[in-house]
Amino acid sequence: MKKAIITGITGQDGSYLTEILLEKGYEIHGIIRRSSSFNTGRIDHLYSDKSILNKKLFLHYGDLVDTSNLNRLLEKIEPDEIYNLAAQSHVKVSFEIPDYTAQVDALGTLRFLDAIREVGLKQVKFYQASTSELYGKVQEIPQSEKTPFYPRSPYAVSKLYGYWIIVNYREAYNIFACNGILFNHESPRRGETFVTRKITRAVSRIAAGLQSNLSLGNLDAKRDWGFAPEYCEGMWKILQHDKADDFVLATGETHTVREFTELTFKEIGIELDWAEKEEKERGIIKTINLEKAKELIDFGRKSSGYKFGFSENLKPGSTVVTVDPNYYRPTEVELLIGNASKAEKVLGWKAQTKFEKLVNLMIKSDLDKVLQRGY
Ligand code: NAP
Ligand code: G4F
Repeated sequence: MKKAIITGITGQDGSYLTEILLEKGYEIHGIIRRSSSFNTGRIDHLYSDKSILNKKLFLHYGDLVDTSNLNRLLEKIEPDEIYNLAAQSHVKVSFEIPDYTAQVDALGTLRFLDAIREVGLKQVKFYQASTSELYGKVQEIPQSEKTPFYPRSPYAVSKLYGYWIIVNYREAYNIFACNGILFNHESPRRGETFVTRKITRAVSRIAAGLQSNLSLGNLDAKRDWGFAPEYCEGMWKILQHDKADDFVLATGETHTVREFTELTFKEIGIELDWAEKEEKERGIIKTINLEKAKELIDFGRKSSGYKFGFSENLKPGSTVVTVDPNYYRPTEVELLIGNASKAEKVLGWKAQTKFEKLVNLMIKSDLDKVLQRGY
């Protein structure tokens, strides 16, 4: 039985990767942070399973800023593989807490690599959660492993350090260390302050009459959005390759935040119109397809026991999206679109879930939650 350490196990990717590796027969050691309230929501279904907890899944307190803790865990566990997913992962927040972001995302990676040297784990394989944010002000379209980097936030600059320290330790000490340069990947488990989940959650709440407006920043930023579980399978594939290397994982399609918003509303039968420009721009209900809304509710009542229906206050002409400059970033990444042909050729990895399907599965999941619980 292979043993894997996963940092960031309580996050979106950590939770999916845990499920994938358990399925493959791994023993998992997850590192969690002490928190004043519960932070294990995404892995509770595994954690509460008595056949898994402390048999195949072990949780340890730890933090990427605590070197002695990382050394102790490595000595005790002696893992075959390490997936370093822990990070202060919010780009906008990194402008507010740049020092902490660097401590975790840059130096945290170094601490782990150095602990591997210190403990003398010669055979261990190390996956680093690198990011398309490294391309920032893009120097080439689409972006591949060969595209020069131009980071545009304290988060991206910290991850750039993480990227290069992986390459350096691979070359200097022959450590099997790999960067997965992953483009945005989303899911129903995505954190609620990232734009996709913020949109699908807000549109569900607007439909139910629990909120009247969705407030967004830059509507014209473009992202290459894929489905998180497929990217976590890709992380595993990267470590199974016979040579340590760096890989881009992406769908090869790009869409604006505006398109994501329009499509999410469309999924619940609302067509949007846009009025005014820039900070005054507003998304207004153009038409409502009452038949579609009724179908959704009837289906939800039968399949998921919806207790709530659609709000009666949704009318053509109502403003449901506004722009709030507080969500703008001091420096923005305007366009990301990845070229994952190396991963397809070498690893046999290809993104399967495209934009429309992703929006559909995320809005369905949030509608289910909101209309069942009423919040
Ligand atoms: P996420 O949902 O924000 O999860 C981050 C995880 O890191 C959480 O488990 C968090 O713990 C943990 N963490 C934060 N600071 C820590 C620290 N100081 N010590 C130990 N653990 C800490 O992020 P994600 O979307 O799953 O992304 C996983 C990784 O991939 C991150 O490194 C991210 O930067 C990178 N990445 C993500 C994407 C994407 O589109 N999702 C794309 C490229 C790269 P708590 O639960 O206690 O907060
Ligand atoms: O959803 P976002 O916050 O994700 P962002 O900045 O692309 O970062 C995510 O993907 C990276 C991979 O490229 C990861 F490395 C990183 O850890 C994280 O997972 O924002 C996406 C876009 C941005 O251009 C932002 O300006 O959406 C724009 N946006 C517009 N309104 C908004 C909002 N972003 C957020 N979070 N909230 C808004 O209201």
